[in-house]
Amino acid sequence: MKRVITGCLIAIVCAGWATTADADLISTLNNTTDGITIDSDRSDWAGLTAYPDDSAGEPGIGAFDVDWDTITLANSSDLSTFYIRYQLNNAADFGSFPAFYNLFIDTDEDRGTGYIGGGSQLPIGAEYLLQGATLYAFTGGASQTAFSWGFVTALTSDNSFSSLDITFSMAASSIGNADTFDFVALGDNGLNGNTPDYYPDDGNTGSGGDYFKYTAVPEPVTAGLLFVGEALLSLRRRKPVA
Ligand SMILES: [Ca+2]
Ligand SMILES: [Ca+2]
Ligand SMILES: [Ca+2]
Ligand SMILES: [Ca+2]
Repeated sequence: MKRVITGCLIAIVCAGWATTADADLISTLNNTTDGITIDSDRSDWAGLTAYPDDSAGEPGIGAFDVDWDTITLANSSDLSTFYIRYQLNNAADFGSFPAFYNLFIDTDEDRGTGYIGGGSQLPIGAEYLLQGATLYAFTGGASQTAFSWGFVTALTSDNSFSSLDITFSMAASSIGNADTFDFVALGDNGLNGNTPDYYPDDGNTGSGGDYFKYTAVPEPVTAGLLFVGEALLSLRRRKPVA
């Protein structure tokens, strides 16, 4: 049985997603932060929530293959920038072999548009592909199995930890200012003749497969509720005593 997990802090905001979401949606997360700089210091990522661990039960991964551990996504509070972090158990050389690192991004949350994999194996239809540190847009039109992409931009990235911990920043405008998108990551170890690592694991079983969702929000939800709480307290304080 597939699980639906939400990373949301406030049940009243997110309960609808959990109950109405596609059964194949594994996890919806949000991290809002203005504190990230893409550099060798990872302390600015502390406290952000990663997608579920993908380190266990990965057969057929070779010494020079990609084995995803977790991916973490975040957005700036003005929604202008996304931040992406790959953490890996095992890695291909990111600089020399970027084609091992593929993040398929479905910005209209519709499998009926965008790339669904050469064998229709993806559960999403990707409008964008982040391969290595280069962002591409799907150009295959109605041929959803055509691996056809146009260059969009090269992302700012940091690979200070031997391909085991890689961070990126990405302008929201480069993916059409989408604030919610579905995604699947593919470690394309087939390039070494080995087993690909899909994240989530069932990201290669077609329309019934599993995927993740990210939803950007301008401010942490708790900050808004704290503000409302303070306002109510303020009103109470002002209420004249009879
Ligand atoms: Ca940093
Ligand atoms: Ca893995
Ligand atoms: Ca799509
Ligand atoms: Ca996997």
